[in-house]
Amino acid sequence: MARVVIVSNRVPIPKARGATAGGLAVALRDLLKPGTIWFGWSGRLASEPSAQPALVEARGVTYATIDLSSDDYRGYYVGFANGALWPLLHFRIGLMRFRRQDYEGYLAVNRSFADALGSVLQLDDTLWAHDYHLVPLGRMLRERGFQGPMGFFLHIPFAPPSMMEALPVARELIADLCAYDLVGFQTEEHARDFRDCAQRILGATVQGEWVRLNGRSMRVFTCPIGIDAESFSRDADRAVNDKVVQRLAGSLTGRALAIGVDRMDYSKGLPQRFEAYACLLEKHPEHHRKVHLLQICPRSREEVDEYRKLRSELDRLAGRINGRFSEFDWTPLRYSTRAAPRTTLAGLYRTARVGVVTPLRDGMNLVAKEFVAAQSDEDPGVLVLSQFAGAAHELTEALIVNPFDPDAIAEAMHEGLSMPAPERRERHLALKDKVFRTTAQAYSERFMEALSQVKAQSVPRAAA
Ligand code: ADQ
Repeated sequence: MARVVIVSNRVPIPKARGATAGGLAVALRDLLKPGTIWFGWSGRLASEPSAQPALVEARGVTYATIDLSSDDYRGYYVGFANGALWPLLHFRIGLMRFRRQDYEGYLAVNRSFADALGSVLQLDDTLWAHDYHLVPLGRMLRERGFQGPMGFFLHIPFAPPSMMEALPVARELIADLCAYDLVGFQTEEHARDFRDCAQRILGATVQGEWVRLNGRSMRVFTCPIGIDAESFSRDADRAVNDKVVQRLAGSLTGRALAIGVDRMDYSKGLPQRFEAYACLLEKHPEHHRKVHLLQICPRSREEVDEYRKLRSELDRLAGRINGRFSEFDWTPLRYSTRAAPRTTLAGLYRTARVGVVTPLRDGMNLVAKEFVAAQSDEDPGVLVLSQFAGAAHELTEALIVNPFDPDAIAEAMHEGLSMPAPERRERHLALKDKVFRTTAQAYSERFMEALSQVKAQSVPRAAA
C-alpha cells in the first residue's frame, strides 16, 4: 500500500512519555501508522541548512527533519510567512510587510524541503502538506519528478481576489496552490475565495469544487478540522484532581469565571476583548466582585515586531482595567502568558461559566471546540464566539458576536453570565453533538478519502 508522507513547517517528534501533543499531531493521529513519514523543519538553526534529513523513528513512524540557516529562517518564517501571508490572509493588509528578498527566502526553504524530501520520497507515496509555509512545495516536488497524489490543507483563512491582489506575488502563490491535486480549507467561504482568486487572477475555469487551469484539474473542498472530543472531555473529568484547577476554583470564592485562551496573536482580538470586559464592568455594575476574566495567552512569534507591540498593548490595557475596577479583595482581570498542560486547560474550561473566543478572523479556532467538549452536561458554561472564526460556521448555538464591537461582546458576556440553566443545557447539547461529530479523526479521514479519489497530475512547465 502507498505510504503517507505528511509535511509541515514543524514536526511534532514524540518526546518523553506523557508529553502532550499539539493540535496537528492530534488531528493526524490516525495517520501515524508504521510506514508513515512526517517531514519538516527541526526547529534548529544551523550555519548551513542540512541537505539530508535527520531521521528519528517512533512507533514505526519516521520523523524526518532538516535544520535551516538563520538567513533562510528570517526570510521564510519571520519575513514572508508571518510578516506577509499571515496578516494578508487574516485581512490585515495594513500589517503586511512584503519584501522581495523574504519571498526569495520562502522559495529557497521550500526548495530545501523539496530537495531533502527527494531522499525519502518514493514515486507512489501520497503526500499531504500543511499550511501557508509550504504553498510552493507541491510544484517543486512535481518539477523533481514526484508522481504521487498531493494534497494541501490551509489551516488559516483565505482572502478574496480584491484583497489578494495587494500581494505582489499573488499570481505565483495561487498558481502554486493549483499545482496540488487537492486543496482543503476550513470553511466554504475560504474555499470559495480561493476558487474566485484562481478564476479572476489566473483565468482558471471553475466548475463546482473543481478548478481547471492549463489543462489540469484540481479539487478545492471544505474539510473542517476538529479535536479529539472524547479524550478532551475525559481530561476535564479528570481535572477535578488537578492541583492548579483546584487552586483556581478555591480562589474564586463563589465568583463566576469567564475564560479566554489564545496564542498571543493580533488575529485573536485580545485588545477588543479586554475593552469588552471593561465595558461589561462599566455597564453592568452588578457583576462587580462577582466575576473574574482569566485570559491565558502564551507569547508567540516575538521575532515579528507586531507581536511585541501587541504584548505591550495588552500589559497596558490589563493594568488600566485592574487599576480602574479592582477592589482590595477583587482583581477583575487575571492575565497570564504561561502554557498549561492539556488536563489543566480542560479543567479551567470546565470551571468557567463563560468561554470568550473572539478572534477578528480565524481559520477554525480549536479553543471554541475544546471549551464545548470540556463542559459538563448538567451545568455547562456558555460559549461567546466571533462570527469570523471558522468554528462559527458550525457552532451556531453559541452566542455569536462581532469581535470588533466591544459593546456587543460585553452584552453577550452578560447574557452568558445570567443565562438560566435550562437554556445553557439546551445550547450545550446542540454544540456538543457537533463537536463530537466533526472530530480530529473525522477530519483526517475525510481529507485522506478525498485524496485517494483525485488523480495525480503533472504540472505543465508553463504553470510552474
Ligand atoms: P492557532 O492560531 O494556534 O491555530 P487555535 O485553533 O485556537 O489557534 O489553536 C490553539 C491551540 O493552542 C489550542 O489547542 C489551545 O488549547 C492551545 N493553547 C492556547 N493557549 C494555550 C496555553 N496557554 N497552554 C496550552 N495550550 C494552549 C491555527 C489556526 C486556527 C486553526 C488551527 C488548526 O490559526 O484557526 O483552528 O490552526 O487548524
